[in-house]
Amino acid sequence: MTTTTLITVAPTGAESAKADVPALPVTLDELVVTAKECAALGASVIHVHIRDEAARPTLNLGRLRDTVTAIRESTDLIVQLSSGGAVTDPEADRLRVLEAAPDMASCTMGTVNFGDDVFMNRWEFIVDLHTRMQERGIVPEYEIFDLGHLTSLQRLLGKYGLPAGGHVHVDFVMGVPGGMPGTAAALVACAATLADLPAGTTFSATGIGRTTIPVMLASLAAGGHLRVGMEDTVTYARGYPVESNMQLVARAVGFAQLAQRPPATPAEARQMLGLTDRS
Ligand code: KMH
Ligand code: ZN
Repeated sequence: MTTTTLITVAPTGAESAKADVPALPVTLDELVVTAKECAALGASVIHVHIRDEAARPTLNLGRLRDTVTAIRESTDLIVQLSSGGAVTDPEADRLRVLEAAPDMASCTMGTVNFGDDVFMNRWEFIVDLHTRMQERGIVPEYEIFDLGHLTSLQRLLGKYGLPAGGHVHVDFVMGVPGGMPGTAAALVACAATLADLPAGTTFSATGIGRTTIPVMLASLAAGGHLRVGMEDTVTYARGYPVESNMQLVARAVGFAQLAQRPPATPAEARQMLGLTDRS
């Protein structure tokens, strides 16, 4: 029985413009402040996308390295870099993210329509990401945008073996226009399909936009964990823009406490995810 809740904050993403969402953390300083605030509230993992000096999404390796260092110096958070980047990022740049040596990186398990765009994840690219993470000891979070992505994960693990650390953790990204819906029914279907994956596989879930609350409640009810943040949600309630990532983390912590599964500490989260202790 799961007794704690892993809370991941995804503070920035690659899709919202700073001009449209002024509270979005885009500079390194803003990101570090956000990381500290969210860690103090109960987040244990940070899923990181970074921006350039003009606040545009970037996968610049030097900036990624500086970001990993800065978050580690100021918090105990598990640093998970996005290898998804923006839909326009080339595969080579997405693979190079691993050279920044994060604790974790995302690994999306298939191509998905993404609003008016396509988020491309070819099979050979997924294999490359997975095997390079194994070699480097980086723990993946497998991003699942559709039910079939879990079948691809089963195939990946069957052919290429378990990830670094031996534990499998997936994140259901729900409610993307083009992916699975952000509903309790879809979450239950995904959770049931985890029976085809290695015993002990854990999951978190996030619902884009207004699906954030149903997905959060369904995930807690199904024994899952939570991802929240301005990457996925920029409206707190109808007519109320999100003021900060803290607001979203605080709401997730409140729901987790109501479910009698308080937030996992970073040390508990490391143990759960098969990460070695940084100290
Ligand atoms: N920005 C999306 C195209 C990930 O971080 O790995 C991809 C994404 C998934 O956000
Ligand atoms: Zn992301």
